[in-house]
Amino acid sequence: MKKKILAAFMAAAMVAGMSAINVAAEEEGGDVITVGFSQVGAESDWRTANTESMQTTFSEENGYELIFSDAQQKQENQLTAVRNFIQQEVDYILLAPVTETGWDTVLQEAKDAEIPVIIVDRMVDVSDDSLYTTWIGTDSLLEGRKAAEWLNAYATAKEIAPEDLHIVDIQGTIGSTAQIGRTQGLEEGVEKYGWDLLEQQSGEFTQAKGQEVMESMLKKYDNINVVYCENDNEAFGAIDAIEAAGKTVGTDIAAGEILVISFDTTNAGLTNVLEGKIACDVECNPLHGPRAEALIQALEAGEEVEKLNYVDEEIFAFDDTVASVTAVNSLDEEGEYAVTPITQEIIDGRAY
Ligand code: GYE
Repeated sequence: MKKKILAAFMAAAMVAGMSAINVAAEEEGGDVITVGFSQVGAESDWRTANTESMQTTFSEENGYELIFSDAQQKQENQLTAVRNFIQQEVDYILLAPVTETGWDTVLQEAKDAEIPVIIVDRMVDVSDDSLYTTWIGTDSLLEGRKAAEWLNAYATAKEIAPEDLHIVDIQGTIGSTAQIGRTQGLEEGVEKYGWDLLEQQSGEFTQAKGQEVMESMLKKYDNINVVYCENDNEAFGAIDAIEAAGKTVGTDIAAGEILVISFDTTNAGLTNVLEGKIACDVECNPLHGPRAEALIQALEAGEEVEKLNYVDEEIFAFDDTVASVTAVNSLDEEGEYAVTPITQEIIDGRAY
C-alpha cells in the first residue's frame, strides 16, 4: 500500500515537474529570436571575422537561435537558404548577398511571409526598396575613392608622373557591391589623373585566385608598378606571385618596386603594411554582428530604423607621406579622411 502511494506520488510529481519544465521552456522559447543568416562563404579573412561576429552576437546566451548557412559564393545556394528560412518561419532573415542583382523574387517571398529582411555587408539592387527592411554595411565606393586619392597624393609627393603609373586591378567577385565600388573608385582615378590602367581581372576575393591572376598578368606585362587588390587575401596572393617572379614588392616605384594597395585591414593585411609590402590598406570593418543586433532590437521595440546604415572606416598606410585624403561618399558628401601610419601597437589593439 505504502509503495503504491509512493509510486503514485512520484508519478504525479514527475508529471508536475515535467510540465513545469515545459512551461519554463515555452516561456523562454517565446523570448528567443530566431535568425536565419545566409552568409556569402568563407573566401577571405574578412569573411571569417564577419561570420564570427555574427555567431558570437546571435548566440543562445544572448537570446537567439541562429540558423547559419554558408553559400560557398553561390547565389543559388543563398536563394535556397532564404527559402528554407521562410519555411522555418524564422523571425528575421539576415542576408549577405554575393552579388547585387537577382533578389527580387525571393525577397518578395519573404515579404509575403512577413519576415523582415536585414541586408548585411553587400547591397541588393532591387526594383522595390520595400523588399528589405534595412541594410548595414560599408561604403565600397568611398573606399575605392580613398585608395585612389591616396595613390594620387603619394605619386605626386614622389614626383612620379601619372602616365608612369602602370596599374593592374585584381577585382573582387564581379557584381558584388565591394567589387563595383572599389573598381569604380579606381576607374575614376584613372579618368581624373591619367594613369595607365593595364588590365582588370577578378581574383574572386581569394588568395589562390589573386595569386593566379597576378602570375598571368606578370607574364603579359613587364612594366606593372602598381597592383590594386580589391581585398587583403588577393593582395597576399599577388605578393606571393610577384616575389616568385623575382620582383620586389615595396613602395619605391622609382627603384622598380611594385606597390600594392588593398582593402579590409585584416590583421594579416596590416602586418603586411607594417612590413611595407602593402603600401596603403583601406579599412572595411567586418564586425557587423552587434550592428545587426541593434537593428533587430530597434525593430523589436517597434522603432523606425534607417534604410541605409554606413559604417565609419579608417585608412592605414606604411608611412606618413600622405596625411589625409579628400573623397566623396555614396551619399555625395565630401569628407577629409586622415591616413594613419601603421604601428604594431595599432595592430595589436584591433579586434580583427
Ligand atoms: O572586402 C572581402 C570579402 O563584401 C566587404 O567581401 C565584403 C568583401 C571584403 O570577401 O574580403
